[in-house]
Amino acid sequence: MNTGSNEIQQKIDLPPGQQLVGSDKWPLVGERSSADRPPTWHLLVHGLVEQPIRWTIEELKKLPNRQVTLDIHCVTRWSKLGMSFTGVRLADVLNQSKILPSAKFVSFQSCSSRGHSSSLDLETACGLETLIVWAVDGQGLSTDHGGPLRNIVPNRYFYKSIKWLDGIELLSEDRLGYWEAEAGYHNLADPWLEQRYIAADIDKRLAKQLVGTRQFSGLDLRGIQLAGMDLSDLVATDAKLRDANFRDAQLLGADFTRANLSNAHFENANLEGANFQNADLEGANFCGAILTNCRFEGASLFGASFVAESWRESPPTATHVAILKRLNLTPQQMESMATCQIDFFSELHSQ
Ligand SMILES: Nc1nc2c(c(=O)[nH]1)N[C@H]1C(S)=C(S)[C@@H](COP(=O)(O)O)O[C@H]1N2
Ligand SMILES: [Mo]
Repeated sequence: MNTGSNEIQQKIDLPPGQQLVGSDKWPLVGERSSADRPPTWHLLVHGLVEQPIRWTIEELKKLPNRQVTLDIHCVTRWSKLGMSFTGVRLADVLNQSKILPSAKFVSFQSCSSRGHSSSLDLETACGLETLIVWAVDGQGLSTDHGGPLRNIVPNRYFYKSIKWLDGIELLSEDRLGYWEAEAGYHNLADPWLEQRYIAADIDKRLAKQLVGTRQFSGLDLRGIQLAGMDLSDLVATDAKLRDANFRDAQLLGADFTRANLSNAHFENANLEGANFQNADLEGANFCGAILTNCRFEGASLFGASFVAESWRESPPTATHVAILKRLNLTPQQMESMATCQIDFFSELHSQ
């Protein structure tokens, strides 16, 4: 196998800011299982249709089957390329219903305890060749990955692909999905445009005041811009800081216990003595950050990065390596990182 050209190929296929997971891995994200499931699975096409239709999976399988090779891209920065899904096209399912002209959006609904859903405008959903799938790589979908039925939206972040799909509702006005409403995930979700999050509405005065008090605990500060600020001894326990920008900031002794720092930027920040215990650090970037005496017990490090992807060409300094060696990440934490990070840490520990 010519790994050189493979690498090039993968670089071309990867949307900006994404990293590959190991080819044998498919991370589990979000809910792990459906609500109590009925003895027979049904998919209800309802809302702005002349007559709702309740499909069994057997009936769906009689529509033209498609086997499609697709890449999936999670907003927390991992991607998995070349997955082979079997199912039917959303458009072919919808063609069996008489859709009313007022229908402009489609909401995919899950049989899950929190009533999970996600939506798209109808034209985009069909234009992207959204699939309703029951198998991956020739095997029935496992329950944790959404079996028996989920939708797959190509070329959108994976949160548009609902597990345990039991409803497709046609709407005249959009209805924000679970992650879009709860976590500020971008409603358009195009990975090629990095439409990851909508920043919380934080005005400049408030931001200035927060930098003064350094009390962020429990606040929703998604996407806050704090690059280069002096925030030593910051208290940010339980704060919502997805996509926050702390590049080059001074964060000595900062307390981020249980904070949500998914996709946060800490490049080149000084984090000496900072506490990240039980924090959500999925996709967070620590490249070049000073991590002396940092605590990461119980933190979720899914897709987090500690070194640049090009670490083989330009390795981190000896001091940096020594600090990374002392982080005491558990094997579990390390395994959930991107392939390139796992390679780095396993080489580090074998030295
Ligand atoms: N019902 C349901 N569907 C869901 C989610 C969820 O929490 N519940 N999470 C979404 C997100 S954010 C992702 S990345 C994918 C993860 O699917 P996987 O666990 O099969 O990898 O499912 C999406 N669909
Ligand atoms: Mo996701």
